[in-house]
Amino acid sequence: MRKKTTSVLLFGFLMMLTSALASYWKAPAKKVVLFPTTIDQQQLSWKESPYGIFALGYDDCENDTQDPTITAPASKTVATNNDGTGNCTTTAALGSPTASDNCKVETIKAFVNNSEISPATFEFPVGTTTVTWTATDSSGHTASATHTVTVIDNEVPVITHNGDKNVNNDSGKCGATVNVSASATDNCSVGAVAGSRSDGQALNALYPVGTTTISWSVTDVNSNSAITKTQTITVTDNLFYPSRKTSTGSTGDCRGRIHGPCETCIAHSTG
Ligand SMILES: [Ca+2]
Ligand SMILES: [Ca+2]
Ligand SMILES: [Ca+2]
Repeated sequence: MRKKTTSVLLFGFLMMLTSALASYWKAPAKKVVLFPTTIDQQQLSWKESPYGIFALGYDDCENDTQDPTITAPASKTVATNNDGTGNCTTTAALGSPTASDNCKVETIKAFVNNSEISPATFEFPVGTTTVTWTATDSSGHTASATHTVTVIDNEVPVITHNGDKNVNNDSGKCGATVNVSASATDNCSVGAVAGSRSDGQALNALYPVGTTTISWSVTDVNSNSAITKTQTITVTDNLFYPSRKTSTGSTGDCRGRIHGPCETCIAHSTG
């Protein structure tokens, strides 16, 4: 009889103690965990009672009203060739945001222009892009933070011309008409290549006997200059002029001219 009475009193005392502790923490204890061994347990709040007893107090995650917190990684600056050459974009190592919540962070996602991205594979264009990181807790509350990714085009255009030329002078001329051309490629885009002749003449003007060089240059849309390419045009006088007396000549005509634009030509062909 005495043993039963003692048990009843002990049970009552434990109930009162449980009620007092629950009232102190304003939330009922749902279970007892001796040590927080799982991730879920570690995310719960541990509190100390006024009696020196360590115990587990629960936040009420069923009625969670608290938003998570999130901090974005530092902003990044990368180059177009970070993921290989030849295109106008690159992937970037974005780093990892840090997020926490009073209950549990369920997801952390990254967005660009309101569309979710895969951070490891997203191709960032040249310029500055804002990445928004959003953490969502187990109750659907969210928090966001942003950082930027700046991509610089570090790939210069490449010029190709139609090759050095070795030609004879045109019949009756002290030079030759030569078709020259050049183009350029770039990882982004590039305009027309400009050619500058060493004699200052237009590209389609007669190329005189001797050597003329053309310096080809171009700049891409991101102001990167190509390595200048030089094209060499060599014109050889292989015409024979039997008598300067019999020729009348005209501009660019070697026959019979001692002075003027064909003087070099005459000196060569007549000895
Ligand atoms: Ca929360
Ligand atoms: Ca690239
Ligand atoms: Ca480029």
